Amino acid sequence: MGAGEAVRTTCAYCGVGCGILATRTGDRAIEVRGDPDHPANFGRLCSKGTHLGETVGLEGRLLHPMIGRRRAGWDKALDLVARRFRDTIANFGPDSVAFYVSGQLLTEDYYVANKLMKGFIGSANIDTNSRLCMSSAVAGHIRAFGEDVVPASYDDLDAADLVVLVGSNTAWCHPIVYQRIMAARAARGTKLVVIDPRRTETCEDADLHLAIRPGCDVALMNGLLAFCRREGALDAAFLQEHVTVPADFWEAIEAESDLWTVAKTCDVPVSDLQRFYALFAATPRTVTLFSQGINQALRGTDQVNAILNLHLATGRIGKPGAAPFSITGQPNAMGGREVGGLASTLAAHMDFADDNVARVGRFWSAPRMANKPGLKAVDLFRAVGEGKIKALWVMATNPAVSMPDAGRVREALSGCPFVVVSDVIADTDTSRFAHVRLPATGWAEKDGTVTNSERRVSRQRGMLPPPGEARPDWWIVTEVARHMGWGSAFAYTCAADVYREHARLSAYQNGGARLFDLGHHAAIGNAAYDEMVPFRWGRDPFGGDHALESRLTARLVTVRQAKLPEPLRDWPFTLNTGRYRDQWHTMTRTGLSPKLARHREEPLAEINPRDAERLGIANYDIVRVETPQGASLFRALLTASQRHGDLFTPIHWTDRQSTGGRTGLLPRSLTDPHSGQPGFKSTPARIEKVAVEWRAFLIVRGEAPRFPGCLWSSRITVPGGTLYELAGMGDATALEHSLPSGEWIEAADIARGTRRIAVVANGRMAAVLFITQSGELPGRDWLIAQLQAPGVAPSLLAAREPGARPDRGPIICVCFDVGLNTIVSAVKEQRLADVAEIGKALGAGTNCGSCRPALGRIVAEQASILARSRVNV
Ligand SMILES: Nc1nc2c(c(=O)[nH]1)N[C@H]1C(S)=C(S)[C@@H](COP(=O)(O)OP(=O)(O)OC[C@H]3O[C@@H](n4cnc5c(=O)[nH]c(N)nc54)[C@H](O)[C@@H]3O)O[C@H]1N2
Ligand SMILES: Nc1nc2c(c(=O)[nH]1)N[C@H]1C(S)=C(S)[C@@H](COP(=O)(O)OP(=O)(O)OC[C@H]3O[C@@H](n4cnc5c(=O)[nH]c(N)nc54)[C@H](O)[C@@H]3O)O[C@H]1N2
Ligand code: SF4
Ligand SMILES: [Mo]
Repeated sequence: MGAGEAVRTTCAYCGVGCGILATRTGDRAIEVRGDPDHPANFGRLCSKGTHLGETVGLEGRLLHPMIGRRRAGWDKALDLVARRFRDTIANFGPDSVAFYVSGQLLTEDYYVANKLMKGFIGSANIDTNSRLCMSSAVAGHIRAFGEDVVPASYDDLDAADLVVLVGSNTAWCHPIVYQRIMAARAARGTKLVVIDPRRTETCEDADLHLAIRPGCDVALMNGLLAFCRREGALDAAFLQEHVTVPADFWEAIEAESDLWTVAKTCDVPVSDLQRFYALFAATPRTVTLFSQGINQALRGTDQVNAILNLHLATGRIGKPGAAPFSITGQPNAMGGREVGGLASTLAAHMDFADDNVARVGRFWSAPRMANKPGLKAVDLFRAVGEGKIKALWVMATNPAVSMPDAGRVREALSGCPFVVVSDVIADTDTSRFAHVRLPATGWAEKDGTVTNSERRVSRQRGMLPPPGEARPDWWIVTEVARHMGWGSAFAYTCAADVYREHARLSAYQNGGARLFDLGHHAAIGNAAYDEMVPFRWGRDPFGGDHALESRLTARLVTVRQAKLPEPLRDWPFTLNTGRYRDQWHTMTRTGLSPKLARHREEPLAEINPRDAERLGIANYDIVRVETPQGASLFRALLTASQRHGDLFTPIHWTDRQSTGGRTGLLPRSLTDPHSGQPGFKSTPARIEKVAVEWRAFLIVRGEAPRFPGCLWSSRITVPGGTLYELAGMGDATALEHSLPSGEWIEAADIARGTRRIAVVANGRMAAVLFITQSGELPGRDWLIAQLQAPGVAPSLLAAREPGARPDRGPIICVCFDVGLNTIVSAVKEQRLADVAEIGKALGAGTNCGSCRPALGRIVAEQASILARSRVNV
C-alpha cells in the first residue's frame, strides 16, 4: 500500500466498531480520521481512536519468534510448539492442553484456533477473555432467546425516547455510542437514565442517576416489571404470540416489589425510583443498554435476564427504538461468539448437542471432535495451577493482569510445563512466563473481519508491512496445525480463505435453525472480500430493519434478587473495578501514547470523602487496598461520586508502569453459576493510608532504570521521554542514581526538605528531579515541554517560564491539550455558558468529543459557584 491512499478499516479498540480512514504518512506512521461512511460512527472517533496513530511505531514490539530469551526461526519455534502439544496430548490426552484466546483476535484468527482445538486436538479447552467480559450476556441471551442474539442496533438509540444505561460508563468506554445518545437527546429530547453505584461522567447530562447499592439490579428491574404490570404497561399480545412464561414467574416478580421495599433494597430515594418507573412505563421506545456493571457479577446472568424479561413482557423489543442492548467491550467480542470460541459453545452458534457435534465434525472432516464443553477461564487457570493442563497457548490477552486473583494465575503460569504466548508486544506481564513467544502482526498490519456490538461485520485492513518476522494470528495457528500433521484441513493461504469457510459453516445444514447465517458470503471472492462494506448479519439476508428481531421466539426466566451478604468486619468496603477514558486494558498500546497518558496519570483508589476522613486519608495520599486475595498501592482520590463503603480502582496498570495499581490481584475468583463470569465489581476489601516521607517526580529523556526501594513509582510516556511519579520512606538521595549523566543545576530548601535538580547534557535538558518532604511539587507540564526545547531555559528549577502563564492544570481535552485551569478561567472570564462556547473559545471538545461530559461538569460547577456567590451577596 503506497503512501497517500486512505484505507478504510476499523478501530482497534472497543466494541462500538468505528470505521476509520487511515493514511500512511511514513515508514511507520499513519494518520487516522473517522470514516464518514461507516454506519457505526459516521466519521466521529473518540480520544482513543483519534490517537491510534501514536501506537503503530515499533517501540516494544515483538519482532521475532523467541524460545526462552533467544531468538529462533519460525520453523524451529513452530516445530517446538507442535511437538510439545502433540507429545502432551499423546501422554495425557487432549484435555491436558488448552488455548486461552481473546476478543481482540479477528474472526479469521478465532475461527482457526477454535477449529484446531475442537475438531483436531479433540478438546473444548479453548476459552477466551470474553468469559470475563460478555459471558453472562451470552448465557442470558441463550436462556431467553435460545440463541446468542443481540436484538438491537445503534439506529435504535437514534430512535429511542428513553435510554437507560445500566452498569455502563458509556461516556468513557463507548464514547461514540454516548455521542449518538447525546445527538438523539439534542435532536428529539431523548431522556437518559443512568443506573450505576458511582456517579460517573456518563451521569453528567442524565435526567436521572440512580446510585444503587451494588448488586441490586434484579430487585430494581423486577420492581419495574411489577410496576409496569400494575400500570397496565405489559404487552399482552406480544407475550401471547412470542413469549413463553414459566408458571412461577409473576409470583417471583410480585414478591417484595412495592416501591418502598425496592427503594430500601437498592438504597435510593423512593421519589427517584418512582420517576424512573413512571418514565419507563410511559415510554414504549426505550433502549436499556447494559455492560459490565451487569455482566461482571456473581448473579450476572440473572441480572441480564431481569433486563430481557422487562423488555419482552412490555413488548419493548423488535421495534425501532425499543430493545435490550448488551453492548460489547472488545472490538471482536461478537466475532468470537459467532465462531463459537468459548469453551461452552461449539461453533457457528451451535452447542454440544450430539447432532451439532456430528454436523460440525462432518463439515470439518474432523478426526477427533470435542463432544462436551471445556474449561471456562477461571477453571482453566485453576487446572493449570493444579497441573492438569500441561501445555497452554495464550493469544492476544494478558491474563497475568486481567484475570481475577491474578497472583494465583501467575503462580499457575510459572508452574506450567509449557506456555506459548502470541502477542504484538515483547514484554508483557504474561509473556514473562512464556517458554515460546510468537510475534503477531498488529492492528495496522492485519487483514480480516470484526463484528461490533450491533452485529455489524466490518473489514479490518492492513496498511503497514509486517515488521520483523511478525505474522497474522490465523497464519500462526494454521502453521502449528500443519506442523501437527493436519495440513489439508488447514490449507488456508489468506484471511479470505478462512472467512469463506466460516461463512459456509454458518449456513451448513442450517435451514433457518440458527439465526447466525452468513451463507450469502459462502463463495465470496478475494476481490469482493477486500471490498466488503460493513453489513449487519440477520438483517441484510432477510431484508428490512427488524427482520431478525421479529423472528424471535423467547421465554421469560424467573429470577429473584439474591440476598446481599452483610459487610464483613475485616473487609468492610466493597471494591468495584473498571476503566479510564483514555487507557485500554493493560496499556500495552495506549500506554505508548503521550497524549492519552495525560487524562489520568496514576492509578487512583476512589473513596467517599467521609470514609476517607474517618480513616485519616487525604487526597493524593498513598493508600493500600487489600483483599483476602492480595494487596496493592494506589493514590487516593476523595470523591463524592463514590457511595459510602464503596471503593473504585482502575484495571490498567501493570508491572511495566507502576509498583502499584495492580487491581487484578484483588478480586476473588468466584463466578456466576450459569456463565462462569467472575464478579469483578464487588470484592470485600479494606483500605488504609500508607505513610511516606517524601514525594518526588522525575522527568527524563528516554527512560530511567528502576528505582529500588521506592515505595511508589508510576510512569507515563511524555513527548520526548518519561514522567515518573515517586514516593517513599527514608533517604531519597538514592533517586539521584537514576539521573543520566550531565551537568547539574541544583537548589534546596532545607525547611521543607525540598531538592530540585536539573541535568543538562549537550546543551539541552536531560532530566529534572524534584523531591519534597513537606512542601508542594510544581506542575509538570512546562518541564515536560522542556524535554523538546532547543536550549536550556534559565528558570528550569522554578518549573515555569519567568512571568509565564499559570499552570494549565490537569489535561481535560487531550486532542487540543487544554487543561482544567485554562478552562475554568476562560469560563469565568469570558462567561462561557456551555460546552459549545468553550469549544469556540478554546477548541476543547471540538475534535473527538470524549471530554465533553467533563466540560459540561466544569460549566455546571462554575455556574453553581456563581449562583452561590450571588445568594451570598
Ligand atoms: N476507555 C476504555 N474503553 C473501553 C475499555 C477500556 O479498557 N478503556 N475496554 C472495553 C471493554 S473490553 C469493555 S468490557 C467495556 C466495559 O465498559 P463498561 O462496562 O462501561 O466499563 P466498566 O468501567 O468496567 O464498568 C461499568 C460500570 O459498572 C458499574 N457498576 C459496578 N457495580 C455495579 C452494579 O452492581 N450495578 C450497576 N448497575 N452498575 C455497577 C461501575 O461503577 C462502572 O461505572 O469497555 C470497553 N471500552
Ligand atoms: N478487575 C477487573 N479485571 C478485569 C475487568 C474488570 O472490569 N475488572 N475486565 C475484564 C474484561 S471485560 C476484559 S475484556 C479483560 C481484558 O484484559 P486483557 O485481554 O488481558 O487485556 P489487553 O491489555 O487488551 O490484552 C491484549 C493483549 O493482546 C495483545 N495484542 C493486541 N493486538 C494483538 C493481535 O492482533 N494479536 C495478538 N496475538 N496479540 C495482540 C496486546 O499487546 C495485549 O498484550 O480484562 C478483564 N479483567
Ligand atoms: S468509540 Fe473510540 S475506541 Fe471505540 S471503536 Fe470508536 S473510536 Fe475506537
Ligand atoms: Mo471486556
